[in-house]
Amino acid sequence: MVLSSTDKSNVKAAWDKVGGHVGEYGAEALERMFLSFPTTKTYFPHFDLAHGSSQVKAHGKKVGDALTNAVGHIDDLPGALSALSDLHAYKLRVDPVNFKLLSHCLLVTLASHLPSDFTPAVHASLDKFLASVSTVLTSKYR
Ligand code: HNI
Repeated sequence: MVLSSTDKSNVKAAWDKVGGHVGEYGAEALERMFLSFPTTKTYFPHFDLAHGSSQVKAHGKKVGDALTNAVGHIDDLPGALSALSDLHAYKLRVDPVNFKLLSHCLLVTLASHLPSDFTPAVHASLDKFLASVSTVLTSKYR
């Protein structure tokens, strides 16, 4: 998965629009994932997953901030995400299929909040970016 220069500028522009909502959107994406794909809840048995949960809000901020960091290092995703990659592969052991589910929910969240920015081209670039992030986070499993 190679991001073109257009993809990179589309992703950066979209992320600029997210601005200070990154934690809120991260939490919304998680809530969408837990509701639409209930098996994903098995990784969070220690969380209160009810709507409005402060744990989900805090975790949404962590995920959102990690994505902001990835956007900022879009030319070196393996370097920027190295520690998170170790965590997800060796400690959390999240099945890679779940990354597609969270990525989908992140896209839906962005589309619903930024409808006029979410053109088909921007959609495609964000999809490639999230797939690249997911590849890095699941690259140490084997
Ligand atoms: Ni993920 C912890 C980022 C996908 C399950 N995850 C984190 C942390 C970040 C993070 C940041 C906090 C690390 C820390 O505390 O040092 N996760 C990301 C990103 C993606 C992702 C950027 C993909 C875009 N994680 C997933 C998926 C699952 C998942 C798909 C499972 C469905 N992550 C977890 C779990 C934790 C976690 C579980 C630990 C939560 C806790 O606090 O106990």
